[in-house]
Amino acid sequence: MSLEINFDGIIGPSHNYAALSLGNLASASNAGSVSRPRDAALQGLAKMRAAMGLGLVQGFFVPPDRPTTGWLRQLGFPGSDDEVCAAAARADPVVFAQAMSASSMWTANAATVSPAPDTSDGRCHLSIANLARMPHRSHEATATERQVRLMFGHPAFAVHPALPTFGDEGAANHMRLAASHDAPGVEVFVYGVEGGPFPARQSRRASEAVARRHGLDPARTLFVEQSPAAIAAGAFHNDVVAVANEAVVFMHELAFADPAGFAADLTRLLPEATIIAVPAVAVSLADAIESYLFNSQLVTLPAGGMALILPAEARANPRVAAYLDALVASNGPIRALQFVEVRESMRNGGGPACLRLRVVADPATVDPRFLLDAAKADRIERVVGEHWPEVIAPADLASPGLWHHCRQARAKLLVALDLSELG
Ligand code: SUG
Repeated sequence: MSLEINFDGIIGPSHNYAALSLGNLASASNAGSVSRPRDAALQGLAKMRAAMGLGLVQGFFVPPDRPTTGWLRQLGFPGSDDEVCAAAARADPVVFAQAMSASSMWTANAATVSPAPDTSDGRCHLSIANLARMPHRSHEATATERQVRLMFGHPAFAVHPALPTFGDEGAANHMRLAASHDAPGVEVFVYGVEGGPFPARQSRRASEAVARRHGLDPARTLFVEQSPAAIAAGAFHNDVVAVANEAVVFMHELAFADPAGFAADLTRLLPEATIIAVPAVAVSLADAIESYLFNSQLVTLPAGGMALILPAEARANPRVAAYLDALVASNGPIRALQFVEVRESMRNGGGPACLRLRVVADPATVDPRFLLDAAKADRIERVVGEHWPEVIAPADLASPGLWHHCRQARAKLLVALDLSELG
Protein backbone atom coordinates (compact mmCIF):
# COMPACT_ATOMS: atom_id res chain seq x y z
CA MET A 1 0.00 0.00 0.00
CA SER A 2 1.28 3.48 -0.87
CA LEU A 3 1.81 5.93 1.91
CA GLU A 4 3.97 8.95 2.62
CA ILE A 5 7.51 8.18 3.75
CA ASN A 6 9.76 10.94 5.07
CA PHE A 7 13.45 10.49 4.25
CA ASP A 8 15.58 12.69 6.52
CA GLY A 9 19.21 13.51 5.89
CA ILE A 10 21.46 12.16 8.65
CA ILE A 11 23.46 15.28 9.54
CA GLY A 12 27.03 14.75 8.42
CA PRO A 13 30.20 15.00 10.54
CA SER A 14 31.43 18.17 8.76
CA HIS A 15 28.38 20.29 9.78
CA ASN A 16 29.70 23.84 10.22
CA TYR A 17 28.78 27.53 9.97
CA ALA A 18 30.55 29.09 6.99
CA ALA A 19 27.78 31.48 5.88
CA LEU A 20 27.70 30.14 2.36
CA SER A 21 24.07 30.84 1.45
CA LEU A 22 23.32 34.38 0.32
CA GLY A 23 19.68 35.18 1.14
CA ASN A 24 19.52 32.66 3.98
CA LEU A 25 19.47 34.96 7.01
CA ALA A 26 20.18 32.29 9.63
CA SER A 27 23.25 31.07 7.74
CA ALA A 28 24.54 34.65 7.40
CA SER A 29 23.94 35.57 11.03
CA ASN A 30 25.81 32.52 12.34
CA ALA A 31 28.91 33.16 10.27
CA GLY A 32 31.96 32.00 12.15
CA SER A 33 30.08 30.31 14.99
CA VAL A 34 31.31 27.05 16.45
CA SER A 35 29.14 24.15 15.26
CA ARG A 36 28.30 20.94 17.15
CA PRO A 37 28.05 18.14 14.54
CA ARG A 38 27.41 15.38 17.09
CA ASP A 39 24.54 17.27 18.72
CA ALA A 40 23.24 18.22 15.28
CA ALA A 41 23.03 14.60 14.14
CA LEU A 42 21.48 13.48 17.44
CA GLN A 43 18.87 16.25 17.17
CA GLY A 44 18.03 15.05 13.66
CA LEU A 45 17.69 11.48 14.87
CA ALA A 46 15.45 12.56 17.75
CA LYS A 47 13.20 14.26 15.21
CA MET A 48 13.03 11.04 13.17
CA ARG A 49 12.10 9.14 16.32
CA ALA A 50 9.39 11.71 17.10
CA ALA A 51 7.90 11.15 13.62
CA MET A 52 7.99 7.38 14.12
CA GLY A 53 6.35 7.94 17.50
CA LEU A 54 3.41 9.53 15.65
CA GLY A 55 3.07 6.30 13.66
CA LEU A 56 4.73 7.63 10.47
CA VAL A 57 7.10 5.66 8.24
CA GLN A 58 10.61 7.07 8.37
CA GLY A 59 13.60 6.67 6.08
CA PHE A 60 16.94 8.42 5.79
CA PHE A 61 19.79 9.48 3.51
CA VAL A 62 23.38 8.96 4.62
CA PRO A 63 25.76 11.91 4.34
CA PRO A 64 28.10 12.08 1.32
CA ASP A 65 31.89 12.08 1.59
CA ARG A 66 33.36 15.43 2.66
CA PRO A 67 35.61 17.21 1.75
CA THR A 68 34.40 16.73 -1.83
CA THR A 69 37.81 16.08 -3.35
CA GLY A 70 36.47 15.12 -6.80
CA TRP A 71 34.89 18.55 -7.13
CA LEU A 72 38.09 20.28 -5.96
CA ARG A 73 40.03 18.30 -8.59
CA GLN A 74 37.60 19.53 -11.24
CA LEU A 75 38.42 23.04 -10.00
CA GLY A 76 42.10 22.46 -10.74
CA PHE A 77 43.61 21.33 -7.43
CA PRO A 78 45.84 18.32 -8.18
CA GLY A 79 47.35 15.50 -6.15
CA SER A 80 46.30 13.02 -3.49
CA ASP A 81 43.16 13.71 -1.46
CA ASP A 82 45.15 15.50 1.24
CA GLU A 83 47.16 17.48 -1.29
CA VAL A 84 44.01 18.57 -3.09
CA CYS A 85 42.45 19.72 0.19
CA ALA A 86 45.57 21.46 1.47
CA ALA A 87 46.04 23.31 -1.83
CA ALA A 88 42.40 24.41 -1.93
CA ALA A 89 42.33 25.45 1.74
CA ARG A 90 45.44 27.58 1.17
CA ALA A 91 44.48 29.09 -2.18
CA ASP A 92 40.80 29.75 -1.57
CA PRO A 93 39.30 29.14 1.89
CA VAL A 94 35.81 29.96 0.62
CA VAL A 95 35.94 27.27 -2.06
CA PHE A 96 37.37 24.87 0.49
CA ALA A 97 34.52 25.62 2.92
CA GLN A 98 32.14 24.94 0.04
CA ALA A 99 33.74 21.50 -0.35
CA MET A 100 33.32 20.83 3.40
CA SER A 101 29.63 21.72 3.59
CA ALA A 102 27.26 19.22 5.16
CA SER A 103 24.35 20.86 3.30
CA SER A 104 23.05 17.59 1.84
CA MET A 105 21.35 17.11 5.23
CA TRP A 106 18.49 19.25 3.86
CA THR A 107 16.95 16.54 1.74
CA ALA A 108 13.96 18.70 0.80
CA ASN A 109 16.53 19.92 -1.75
CA ALA A 110 17.65 16.45 -2.86
CA ALA A 111 15.01 15.88 -5.52
CA THR A 112 11.49 16.68 -6.71
CA VAL A 113 9.08 13.78 -6.33
CA SER A 114 5.91 13.13 -8.35
CA PRO A 115 3.98 10.20 -6.90
CA ALA A 116 2.68 7.47 -9.22
CA PRO A 117 -0.97 8.63 -9.39
CA ASP A 118 0.17 11.92 -11.00
CA THR A 119 2.42 10.60 -13.77
CA SER A 120 1.63 9.37 -17.29
CA ASP A 121 3.41 6.01 -16.85
CA GLY A 122 2.10 5.29 -13.35
CA ARG A 123 5.57 5.27 -11.79
CA CYS A 124 6.80 7.51 -9.00
CA HIS A 125 9.26 9.95 -10.62
CA LEU A 126 12.20 11.58 -8.86
CA SER A 127 14.38 14.31 -10.43
CA ILE A 128 17.65 14.99 -8.62
CA ALA A 129 18.01 18.74 -7.89
CA ASN A 130 21.00 20.47 -9.49
CA LEU A 131 21.27 23.18 -6.79
CA ALA A 132 23.10 25.13 -9.46
CA ARG A 133 22.68 28.54 -7.83
CA MET A 134 24.82 27.78 -4.76
CA PRO A 135 28.40 26.55 -5.30
CA HIS A 136 28.52 24.68 -1.97
CA ARG A 137 25.37 22.76 -2.89
CA SER A 138 26.03 22.28 -6.61
CA HIS A 139 28.28 19.29 -5.92
CA GLU A 140 25.62 17.40 -3.96
CA ALA A 141 23.82 16.00 -7.01
CA THR A 142 26.36 13.29 -7.96
CA ALA A 143 26.29 11.52 -4.60
CA THR A 144 22.57 12.14 -4.16
CA GLU A 145 21.82 10.48 -7.49
CA ARG A 146 23.86 7.39 -6.58
CA GLN A 147 22.02 7.06 -3.32
CA VAL A 148 18.57 7.69 -4.80
CA ARG A 149 19.17 5.05 -7.47
CA LEU A 150 20.02 2.56 -4.74
CA MET A 151 17.03 3.48 -2.56
CA PHE A 152 14.55 3.50 -5.41
CA GLY A 153 15.92 0.85 -7.76
CA HIS A 154 12.53 -0.91 -7.90
CA PRO A 155 10.63 -0.59 -11.22
CA ALA A 156 7.91 1.34 -9.37
CA PHE A 157 10.26 4.35 -9.60
CA ALA A 158 11.83 6.43 -12.38
CA VAL A 159 14.92 8.42 -11.37
CA HIS A 160 16.09 11.37 -13.50
CA PRO A 161 19.52 12.98 -13.19
CA ALA A 162 19.92 16.64 -12.29
CA LEU A 163 18.90 19.14 -14.97
CA PRO A 164 21.89 20.36 -16.97
CA THR A 165 20.98 24.01 -16.45
CA PHE A 166 18.49 26.37 -14.75
CA GLY A 167 18.42 26.54 -10.95
CA ASP A 168 16.47 23.63 -9.47
CA GLU A 169 16.29 23.17 -5.68
CA GLY A 170 13.87 20.27 -5.56
CA ALA A 171 10.93 19.53 -3.33
CA ALA A 172 11.41 22.66 -1.22
CA ASN A 173 9.74 24.53 -4.07
CA HIS A 174 7.09 21.97 -4.89
CA MET A 175 3.79 21.12 -3.22
CA ARG A 176 1.45 18.29 -4.06
CA LEU A 177 -2.21 18.50 -3.22
CA ALA A 178 -4.59 15.57 -3.42
CA ALA A 179 -7.72 14.30 -1.69
CA SER A 180 -5.46 11.61 -0.20
CA HIS A 181 -1.85 10.56 -0.78
CA ASP A 182 -2.84 7.77 -3.18
CA ALA A 183 -5.31 9.86 -5.24
CA PRO A 184 -4.32 11.83 -8.37
CA GLY A 185 -2.88 15.15 -7.29
CA VAL A 186 -2.37 18.74 -8.36
CA GLU A 187 1.33 19.55 -8.44
CA VAL A 188 2.35 23.12 -7.64
CA PHE A 189 5.81 24.33 -8.66
CA VAL A 190 6.91 27.57 -7.04
CA TYR A 191 9.60 29.66 -8.73
CA GLY A 192 11.31 32.98 -8.12
CA VAL A 193 12.00 35.89 -10.46
CA GLU A 194 15.36 37.64 -10.34
CA GLY A 195 15.59 41.30 -9.41
CA GLY A 196 15.55 41.42 -5.62
CA PRO A 197 18.44 41.67 -3.17
CA PHE A 198 18.85 37.87 -2.99
CA PRO A 199 19.09 35.16 -5.66
CA ALA A 200 15.89 33.51 -6.89
CA ARG A 201 17.01 29.93 -6.42
CA GLN A 202 14.25 28.08 -8.27
CA SER A 203 13.74 29.00 -11.92
CA ARG A 204 10.46 28.56 -13.73
CA ARG A 205 12.19 26.82 -16.63
CA ALA A 206 13.66 24.21 -14.30
CA SER A 207 10.21 23.54 -12.82
CA GLU A 208 8.70 23.22 -16.30
CA ALA A 209 11.41 20.75 -17.33
CA VAL A 210 10.81 18.62 -14.22
CA ALA A 211 7.06 18.57 -14.88
CA ARG A 212 7.68 17.47 -18.51
CA ARG A 213 10.10 14.71 -17.47
CA HIS A 214 7.69 13.39 -14.88
CA GLY A 215 4.85 13.13 -17.40
CA LEU A 216 2.52 15.34 -15.38
CA ASP A 217 -0.85 16.35 -16.80
CA PRO A 218 -0.43 20.03 -17.77
CA ALA A 219 -4.05 20.62 -16.83
CA ARG A 220 -3.28 19.59 -13.23
CA THR A 221 0.08 21.37 -12.87
CA LEU A 222 0.45 24.93 -11.58
CA PHE A 223 3.50 27.20 -11.83
CA VAL A 224 3.25 29.84 -9.14
CA GLU A 225 5.55 32.81 -8.60
CA GLN A 226 7.01 33.26 -5.14
CA SER A 227 6.43 36.79 -3.89
CA PRO A 228 9.52 38.98 -4.30
CA ALA A 229 8.74 40.37 -0.81
CA ALA A 230 9.05 36.88 0.67
CA ILE A 231 12.42 36.25 -1.04
CA ALA A 232 13.65 39.68 0.07
CA ALA A 233 12.56 38.90 3.65
CA GLY A 234 14.68 35.72 3.63
CA ALA A 235 12.35 33.03 2.21
CA PHE A 236 15.01 31.55 -0.04
CA HIS A 237 12.82 28.47 -0.60
CA ASN A 238 9.05 28.27 -0.76
CA ASP A 239 8.99 25.80 2.12
CA VAL A 240 10.00 28.63 4.45
CA VAL A 241 6.57 30.24 3.87
CA ALA A 242 4.22 27.42 2.82
CA VAL A 243 3.63 23.70 3.38
CA ALA A 244 0.99 21.35 1.97
CA ASN A 245 -0.36 17.93 2.89
CA GLU A 246 -3.17 16.09 1.14
CA ALA A 247 -5.86 18.74 0.52
CA VAL A 248 -4.50 21.36 2.96
CA VAL A 249 -2.13 24.28 2.30
CA PHE A 250 -0.76 26.12 5.30
CA MET A 251 0.90 29.32 4.07
CA HIS A 252 1.75 32.91 4.82
CA GLU A 253 -0.57 35.32 3.02
CA LEU A 254 2.50 36.97 1.41
CA ALA A 255 4.06 33.71 0.14
CA PHE A 256 3.01 34.13 -3.48
CA ALA A 257 3.04 37.03 -5.92
CA ASP A 258 -0.66 36.44 -6.72
CA PRO A 259 -2.29 34.62 -3.79
CA ALA A 260 -5.83 35.12 -5.10
CA GLY A 261 -4.89 33.63 -8.49
CA PHE A 262 -3.26 30.67 -6.74
CA ALA A 263 -6.34 30.06 -4.58
CA ALA A 264 -8.68 30.28 -7.57
CA ASP A 265 -6.60 27.85 -9.68
CA LEU A 266 -6.18 25.39 -6.86
CA THR A 267 -9.83 25.26 -5.83
CA ARG A 268 -10.90 24.90 -9.48
CA LEU A 269 -8.68 21.81 -9.79
CA LEU A 270 -9.24 20.47 -6.28
CA PRO A 271 -12.56 21.76 -4.89
CA GLU A 272 -11.94 20.10 -1.52
CA ALA A 273 -8.71 22.09 -0.99
CA THR A 274 -8.46 24.05 2.27
CA ILE A 275 -6.10 27.01 2.24
CA ILE A 276 -5.03 28.33 5.63
CA ALA A 277 -3.40 31.67 4.81
CA VAL A 278 -1.91 33.26 7.91
CA PRO A 279 -2.34 37.05 7.82
CA ALA A 280 0.64 39.34 8.27
CA VAL A 281 -1.17 41.15 11.09
CA ALA A 282 -1.08 37.91 13.11
CA VAL A 283 2.39 36.72 12.04
CA SER A 284 4.66 39.06 10.07
CA LEU A 285 6.95 37.69 7.37
CA ALA A 286 9.87 38.47 9.69
CA ASP A 287 8.30 36.42 12.52
CA ALA A 288 7.51 33.57 10.10
CA ILE A 289 11.10 33.44 8.89
CA GLU A 290 12.68 33.88 12.31
CA SER A 291 10.48 31.15 13.86
CA TYR A 292 10.26 28.86 10.79
CA LEU A 293 6.55 28.40 11.51
CA PHE A 294 5.88 27.17 7.96
CA ASN A 295 8.98 25.00 7.75
CA SER A 296 7.07 22.42 9.69
CA GLN A 297 6.03 18.98 8.55
CA LEU A 298 2.29 18.84 8.01
CA VAL A 299 1.42 15.17 8.32
CA THR A 300 -1.63 12.94 8.31
CA LEU A 301 -1.78 10.78 11.42
CA PRO A 302 -2.57 7.07 10.99
CA ALA A 303 -5.68 7.49 13.15
CA GLY A 304 -6.83 10.45 11.01
CA GLY A 305 -6.43 14.21 11.40
CA MET A 306 -3.30 16.24 10.76
CA ALA A 307 -0.41 17.30 12.96
CA LEU A 308 2.32 19.90 12.53
CA ILE A 309 5.88 18.92 13.46
CA LEU A 310 7.38 22.32 14.27
CA PRO A 311 10.75 23.69 15.34
CA ALA A 312 10.97 24.62 19.04
CA GLU A 313 11.69 28.19 17.85
CA ALA A 314 8.02 28.48 16.78
CA ARG A 315 6.91 28.05 20.40
CA ALA A 316 9.46 30.61 21.59
CA ASN A 317 8.01 33.42 19.44
CA PRO A 318 4.99 34.77 21.41
CA ARG A 319 3.03 35.90 18.34
CA VAL A 320 3.57 32.60 16.56
CA ALA A 321 2.74 30.64 19.72
CA ALA A 322 -0.51 32.61 20.13
CA TYR A 323 -1.41 31.95 16.50
CA LEU A 324 -0.74 28.22 16.91
CA ASP A 325 -2.90 28.02 20.05
CA ALA A 326 -5.78 29.58 18.12
CA LEU A 327 -5.15 27.29 15.13
CA VAL A 328 -5.50 24.04 17.05
CA ALA A 329 -8.45 25.39 19.05
CA SER A 330 -10.34 26.21 15.83
CA ASN A 331 -12.20 23.36 14.23
CA GLY A 332 -9.80 23.13 11.28
CA PRO A 333 -7.89 20.20 9.86
CA ILE A 334 -4.75 20.77 11.99
CA ARG A 335 -5.40 19.30 15.41
CA ALA A 336 -2.03 18.54 16.99
CA LEU A 337 1.37 20.19 17.41
CA GLN A 338 4.65 18.39 18.00
CA PHE A 339 7.70 20.57 18.68
CA VAL A 340 11.17 19.26 17.88
CA GLU A 341 14.63 20.61 18.73
CA VAL A 342 16.77 20.92 15.58
CA ARG A 343 18.65 24.03 16.64
CA GLU A 344 21.98 23.16 15.00
CA SER A 345 20.29 22.80 11.61
CA MET A 346 18.06 25.84 12.22
CA ARG A 347 21.14 27.99 12.69
CA ASN A 348 21.98 27.29 9.05
CA GLY A 349 18.41 27.95 7.92
CA GLY A 350 17.19 24.37 7.93
CA GLY A 351 14.04 23.54 9.90
CA PRO A 352 12.14 20.25 10.29
CA ALA A 353 10.71 20.34 6.75
CA CYS A 354 14.09 21.12 5.14
CA LEU A 355 15.50 17.97 6.69
CA ARG A 356 13.05 15.64 4.98
CA LEU A 357 12.14 14.45 1.48
CA ARG A 358 8.62 13.08 1.10
CA VAL A 359 8.03 10.08 -1.13
CA VAL A 360 4.60 8.52 -1.60
CA ALA A 361 5.26 4.83 -2.21
CA ASP A 362 4.78 1.32 -0.94
CA PRO A 363 7.56 0.88 1.66
CA ALA A 364 8.05 -2.67 0.35
CA THR A 365 9.44 -1.17 -2.90
CA VAL A 366 12.17 0.84 -1.09
CA ASP A 367 15.60 -0.65 -0.32
CA PRO A 368 15.04 -1.59 3.35
CA ARG A 369 18.53 -0.43 4.31
CA PHE A 370 17.21 3.15 4.05
CA LEU A 371 14.18 2.63 6.29
CA LEU A 372 14.44 3.39 9.99
CA ASP A 373 13.22 1.52 13.05
CA ALA A 374 14.09 1.96 16.72
CA ALA A 375 16.93 -0.59 16.68
CA LYS A 376 18.56 1.03 13.64
CA ALA A 377 18.17 4.48 15.20
CA ASP A 378 20.02 3.12 18.27
CA ARG A 379 22.79 1.84 16.01
CA ILE A 380 23.13 5.16 14.17
CA GLU A 381 23.17 7.07 17.46
CA ARG A 382 25.96 4.88 18.74
CA VAL A 383 28.11 5.58 15.66
CA VAL A 384 27.36 9.31 15.88
CA GLY A 385 28.12 9.37 19.61
CA GLU A 386 31.45 7.64 19.10
CA HIS A 387 32.67 9.13 15.84
CA TRP A 388 31.09 12.52 15.00
CA PRO A 389 33.20 15.56 15.93
CA GLU A 390 31.87 17.31 18.99
CA VAL A 391 32.65 20.83 17.73
CA ILE A 392 34.00 22.51 14.62
CA ALA A 393 35.39 26.04 14.85
CA PRO A 394 35.99 27.96 11.59
CA ALA A 395 39.77 27.52 11.83
CA ASP A 396 39.36 23.73 12.08
CA LEU A 397 38.15 23.47 8.49
CA ALA A 398 41.72 23.67 7.18
CA SER A 399 42.97 20.91 9.46
CA PRO A 400 43.86 17.51 7.89
CA GLY A 401 42.86 15.94 11.20
CA LEU A 402 39.28 17.09 10.66
CA TRP A 403 39.19 15.81 7.06
CA HIS A 404 40.31 12.37 8.21
CA HIS A 405 37.91 12.44 11.15
CA CYS A 406 34.95 13.23 8.86
CA ARG A 407 35.83 10.50 6.36
CA GLN A 408 36.33 7.87 9.03
CA ALA A 409 33.11 8.77 10.83
CA ARG A 410 31.11 8.38 7.63
CA ALA A 411 32.83 5.10 6.80
CA LYS A 412 31.83 3.73 10.23
CA LEU A 413 28.23 4.71 9.57
CA LEU A 414 28.21 3.02 6.17
CA VAL A 415 29.51 -0.19 7.71
CA ALA A 416 26.90 -0.05 10.49
CA LEU A 417 24.14 0.31 7.88
CA ASP A 418 25.54 -2.25 5.43
CA LEU A 419 25.92 0.55 2.88
CA SER A 420 29.66 0.44 2.25
CA GLU A 421 28.98 0.23 -1.48
CA LEU A 422 28.27 3.99 -1.27
CA GLY A 423 31.83 4.49 -0.04
O1 SUG B 1 20.40 25.89 1.00
N1 SUG B 1 21.69 26.25 4.22
C1 SUG B 1 20.72 25.67 3.33
C2 SUG B 1 19.39 25.51 4.03
C3 SUG B 1 18.43 24.72 3.20
C4 SUG B 1 17.09 24.71 3.76
N2 SUG B 1 16.25 23.90 2.99
C5 SUG B 1 14.98 24.14 2.71
N3 SUG B 1 14.44 25.32 2.94
N4 SUG B 1 14.29 23.22 2.18
C6 SUG B 1 20.57 26.49 2.07
O2 SUG B 1 20.58 27.72 2.14
C7 SUG B 1 23.93 26.94 4.86
C8 SUG B 1 25.33 26.45 4.74
C9 SUG B 1 26.37 27.39 5.29
O3 SUG B 1 26.12 28.59 5.33
O4 SUG B 1 27.44 26.90 5.63
C10 SUG B 1 23.00 26.27 3.88
O5 SUG B 1 23.42 25.78 2.86
